Amino acid sequence: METSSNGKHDVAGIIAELDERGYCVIPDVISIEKADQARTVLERLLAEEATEGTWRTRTQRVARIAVKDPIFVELMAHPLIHSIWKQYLDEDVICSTWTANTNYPGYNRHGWHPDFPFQRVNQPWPADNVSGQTMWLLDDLTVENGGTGIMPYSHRKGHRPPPEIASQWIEGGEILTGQRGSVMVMSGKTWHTARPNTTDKPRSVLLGMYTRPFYVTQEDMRAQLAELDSPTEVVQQLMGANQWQPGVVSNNY
Ligand SMILES: O=C(O)CCC(=O)C(=O)O
Repeated sequence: METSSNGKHDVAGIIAELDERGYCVIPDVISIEKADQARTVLERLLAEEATEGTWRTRTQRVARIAVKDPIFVELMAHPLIHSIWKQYLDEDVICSTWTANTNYPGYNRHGWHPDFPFQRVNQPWPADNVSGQTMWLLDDLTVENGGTGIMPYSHRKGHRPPPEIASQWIEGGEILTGQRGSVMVMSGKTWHTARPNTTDKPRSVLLGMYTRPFYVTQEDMRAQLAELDSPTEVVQQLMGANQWQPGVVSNNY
């Protein structure tokens, strides 16, 4: 059994559940204090970046978080998460996008979808593991505050949710609840949805998507890497320093 660097987590068991059910919730990846520290940084960014659209839609995305505070670089390269994606995808895994999502009181929509690139991949989808999503809970997630809806086994369906049912709750869906500091890992193919927040407090998660270096990433991670001072080798790898770049095929003979 392979365990994480702190010996607490069974990586093989996590991947077995991810493979079987399409997702796995991992409690206690970071302490509550660390999650609160990350949420405090995020709250500052949310306040700085809120627009009229934030209050109209009751939801806010913070992008390019790797260059906005070192705590986000640390979490992106967390040893447990890195080792999960190295095994599920491959050793050369890179980060495709790294953002925060906050749903405010009054957010009231469903929108079932797979993640990048499966909104666009021809159907039926290929069987191999192309991408994986990581959701960091910065608030305790509950049924009431909009814990994410997830459809177990949907990564095996080979297609997107039909549009006629994508904006309502789908029978068989499960609700992600858990304490802040937990992480949910999910296949990029797994159907999931944000859910209504019926409480009087916002709830925030971080979303880190990982993929292989020969796929196009969702965000320009290399541009963010160029803005970092002294990134570690792991951070350089994850942010695309070794990513395949299109070139000119030459006549070698
Ligand atoms: O915040 C959530 O609960 C889900 C967000 C989500 O599904 C997404 O941004 O793709």
